[in-house]
Amino acid sequence: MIIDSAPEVKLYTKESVELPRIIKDRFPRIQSVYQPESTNEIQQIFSLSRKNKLSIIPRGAATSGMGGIAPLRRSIMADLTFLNRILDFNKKKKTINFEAGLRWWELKQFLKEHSLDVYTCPTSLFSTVGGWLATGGYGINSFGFGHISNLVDSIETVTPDKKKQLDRKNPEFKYFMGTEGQMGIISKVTLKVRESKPSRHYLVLFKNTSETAGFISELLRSHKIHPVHIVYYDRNRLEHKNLLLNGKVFFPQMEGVLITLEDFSAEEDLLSLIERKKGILAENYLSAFLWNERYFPFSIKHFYPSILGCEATLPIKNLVPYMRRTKKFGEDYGIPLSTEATLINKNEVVVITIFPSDPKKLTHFLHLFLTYSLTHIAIKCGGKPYGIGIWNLPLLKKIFSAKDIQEFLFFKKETDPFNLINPAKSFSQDFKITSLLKLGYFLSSLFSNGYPLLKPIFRTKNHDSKKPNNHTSESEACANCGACTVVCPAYLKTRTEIVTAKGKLFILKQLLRGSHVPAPVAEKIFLCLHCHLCEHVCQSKLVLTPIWEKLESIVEKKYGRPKEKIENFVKQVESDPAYTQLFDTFGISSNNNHQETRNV
Ligand SMILES: Cc1cc2nc3c(=O)[nH]c(=O)nc-3n(C[C@H](O)[C@H](O)[C@@H](O)COP(=O)(O)OP(=O)(O)OC[C@H]3O[C@@H](n4cnc5c(N)ncnc54)[C@H](O)[C@@H]3O)c2cc1C
Ligand code: SF4
Ligand code: SF4
Repeated sequence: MIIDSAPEVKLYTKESVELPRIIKDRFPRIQSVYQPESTNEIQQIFSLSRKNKLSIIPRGAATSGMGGIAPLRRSIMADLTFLNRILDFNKKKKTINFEAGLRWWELKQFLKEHSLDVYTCPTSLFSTVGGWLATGGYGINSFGFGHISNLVDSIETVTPDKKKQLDRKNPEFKYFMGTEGQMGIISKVTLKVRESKPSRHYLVLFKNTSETAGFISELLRSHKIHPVHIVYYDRNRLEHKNLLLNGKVFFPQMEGVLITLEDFSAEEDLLSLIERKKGILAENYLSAFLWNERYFPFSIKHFYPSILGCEATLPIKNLVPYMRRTKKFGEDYGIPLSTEATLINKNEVVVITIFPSDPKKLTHFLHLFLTYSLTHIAIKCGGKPYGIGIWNLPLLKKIFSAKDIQEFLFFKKETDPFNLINPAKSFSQDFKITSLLKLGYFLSSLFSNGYPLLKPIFRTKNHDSKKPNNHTSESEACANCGACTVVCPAYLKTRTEIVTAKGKLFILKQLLRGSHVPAPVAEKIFLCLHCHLCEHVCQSKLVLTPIWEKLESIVEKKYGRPKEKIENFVKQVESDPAYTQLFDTFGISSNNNHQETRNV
């Protein structure tokens, strides 16, 4: 299918964390979105792009953010999420071969039926496997099982001229890991999987970061305790969880470490270590809550118009200085920073430090650059940015060694001589954009020491304890995480994201702003079953169905209500077995007949 209406194409370029408009507005428009379903179709898209002198932007679920899928040249987009078939499954060998647009959620659902599971996955469960291989690769259980690339047996890649099968030992394999789709498209993956295992979670609370770090370092020295997942939360991050629990204090004003064990034989050792280090073991329901929240890292978006932040890999030994410096930075500028750090091995953590900001205020622009100041602090603490996108282009040399960059450039020239795939990004930079960003980074780094005199300019409110209570704030509270896409029966039928919750909130925002949305596009918002499935997975925990009613009445006033079309659509979707299956996945009955309950 090809999507080419302007608002729909614009929706496909929306990311979970958007670039500043001053940069985004300079980008050319993506012409259309293609949805290849096979390697051959990818190759056809390459021929088309070469013929029409257009670049190609590979897109998974668009969760990577900060310009990961932004076009720097006239481009077409390849939405890879329909390249998602499971091709071969060897239960005995515990390997599975599938197309790379498969989402982690879909893969886990399939494996669950065979009592199997993945070793690791990102907290963005609805992102694609190919997208994660092309970006970060560290997430849940990385402490226990390492980077995702170590768990891949082989990949199939498609470049403008060739299709190649690369096993992990092939020297070319590394060119496709973490290089954000610039070398070619990962079309198939063979992944090692494992038996599903029960796990237990322990939240240990401490008064300050030094005590927490002391506990973590002893935990890491233990030869008996083998956690699979360890996450550190600072005070403010735990306070966010209290907000989600309706503002009632459940998590005390302390810092915490969540430890996940699958090997329970060392439970006693862990408990005695906690006692020795004077940690407080939190009630089970608090650790269970945090574990269940792992797939909703941005749920705090519910309370803020926008969340900004920086993500970096740090040596564990520098977590304490990093926390000390960021705390001072936050205090100096009046910004409530909160930090979560996931251990990825015995030496390193991935830290994510976030703060609220309001895009409607002028300070938002300044806040965007403070994220660079935070990255600068991480670099000063021996860290490096996690992910490139376009935002981190000025920091490329901090992410890759000069030798790696040379090698990547050479490979890119060889495999993509016309610079068709994700052009002008890290290995073939756009001079103007990079210079602008370099200047931004340089100036922002000057602010990383913190200047309390500037507090009145930068200050931001900690939280608005009111939940979004009108439709403007609901449309802004969407984190654009795309989790609602694959669970939406209307999307599975129409294959355009405009009908999903993310798409409809986008349309609502456009209409509330007074932007023109053409009738054929606006009408698509009626293709909805009011089935609530989007609410079950919503990152921002939005109550969506009342918004659909409001949106429908706005569009009805403008363009009328296509009653017959709605009735036929609902009938068609409900008669599809895939529809009932979706409900089964969530353990909910699909008995409520939406044909009747839907207000046509
Ligand atoms: C709620 C949330 C939680 C997150 N948690 C984590 C986490 O735990 N760990 C982590 O590392 N990241 C995390 N991220 C970031 C993001 O999810 C990851 O970078 C990754 O999973 C992106 O996958 P995607 O399918 O969304 O790819 P996209 O964002 O669509 O694309 C990312 C980049 O890869 C390229 N690309 C996409 N698919 C392919 C392909 N098949 N072949 C070649 N190139 C391709 C694109 O051109 C783009 O440059 C999170 C994001 C959100 C919103
Ligand atoms: S209510 Fe159902 S059909 Fe409508 S957007 Fe949500 S998931 Fe899709
Ligand atoms: S509606 Fe909710 S699930 Fe969908 S993109 Fe927005 S925040 Fe994510």
